Amino acid sequence: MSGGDNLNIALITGITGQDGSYLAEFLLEKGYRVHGIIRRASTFNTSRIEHLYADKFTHRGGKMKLHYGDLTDSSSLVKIISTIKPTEIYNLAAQSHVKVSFDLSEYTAEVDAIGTLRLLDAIRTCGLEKQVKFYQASTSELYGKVQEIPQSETTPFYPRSPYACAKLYAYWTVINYREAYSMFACNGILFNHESPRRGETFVTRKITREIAKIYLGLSESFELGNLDSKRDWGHAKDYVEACFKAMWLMLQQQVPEDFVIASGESHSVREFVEAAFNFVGKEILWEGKGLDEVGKEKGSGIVRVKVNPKYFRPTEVDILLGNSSKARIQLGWSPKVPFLQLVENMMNSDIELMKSNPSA
Ligand code: NDP
Ligand code: GDR
Repeated sequence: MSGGDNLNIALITGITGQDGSYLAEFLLEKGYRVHGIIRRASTFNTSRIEHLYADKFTHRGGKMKLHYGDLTDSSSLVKIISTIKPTEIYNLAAQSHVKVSFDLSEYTAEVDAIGTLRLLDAIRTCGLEKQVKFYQASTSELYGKVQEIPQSETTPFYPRSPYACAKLYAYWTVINYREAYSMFACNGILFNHESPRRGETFVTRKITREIAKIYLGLSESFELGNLDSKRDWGHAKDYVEACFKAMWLMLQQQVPEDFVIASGESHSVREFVEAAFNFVGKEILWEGKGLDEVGKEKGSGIVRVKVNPKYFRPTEVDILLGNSSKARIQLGWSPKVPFLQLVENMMNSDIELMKSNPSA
């Protein structure tokens, strides 16, 4: 595959992640040639995209090609971009875990902030700034200590983690390059979106995996951190059929702009746990600091959910609720899967997973 024809050629960073895998599917269906950047790892890290290879065994043929690279390595970015000459670049790669960013603050800035700068500069180094359209995976974490509810494109930012600070740098760099060099560059400010492909250490997937184990008798309890934070959890199915379309649509507009993509519903972590236990017909038994108001069942001897402060963050984002009116009007995007259906879909998927592979 080369970039020398008139086809649409997409480069996706973070193609092995939840969103990258869905976006690759979406663009392949649209007839794009898709290139992805993957990192060298000591174990296989392509499980979310294996099904997209034309030949699963040789990894040859078809319209998708993977390249080794890293957002911390400018030379790899320049080499890949100059070789494939993409028409669209979707920058989804990131150290994306908020809690981990407190432990890996410098690395998170390297990848999420400077990595975005490296990618934009690599486009310029290759002389492609007038040809390439650029999508940046911005985040509702930018709102942090929220100044307004709900949050829209005009709500002021107040980042509350090294992850959010790094993403804030990337957000403004995208806007600066758009204004300074007339690049077609957009920020998609996406609120939390979840799916059966969600990383196992994010709270929703952790909950559905653990409750699936309890339901199947493989476990009796698990631990969580802050139960009171509220998130605008969308379903990634919306994001496959509509939101990934929204990312793509942002790059098909006449003028590059930034858009909020959100479900418009906000629920606490506690409500997510309750909905998931409800789905499998089990009562929740809570134990832990600050949980008296929930009512721990006495004398049962069984504790299903414990609160462990080790999962608390030094600074928390208390409530996120998005207003995506601009995307609804300009891009025709609207969410379709409500909260309870999201919980059911993830629970069903994890029950099937645990049945087929109890040690998963
Ligand atoms: P994931 O954590 O599932 O995927 C992150 C991807 O980035 C993986 O492919 C990972 O590779 C890759 N990556 C990490 N570090 C580097 C690096 N140094 N160089 C190259 N690639 C790297 O994230 P999601 O799919 O959930 O999110 C996609 C993007 O959207 C992220 O930027 C995230 O911050 C942002 N976002 C996500 C939201 C959500 O709710 N999911 C909401 C708002 C924004 P590997 O597989 O090797 O680890
Ligand atoms: P978030 O997602 O920080 O919103 O970032 P996460 O699922 O990690 O946390 C959501 C909320 O749940 C609370 N929480 C726990 N979180 C985790 N991970 N593990 C626990 O055991 C636990 N217990 C309670 C957290 O304190 C928090 O309030 C996600 C990522 O995808 C980012 O990359 C993205 O930018 C934002 O969503 C939008």
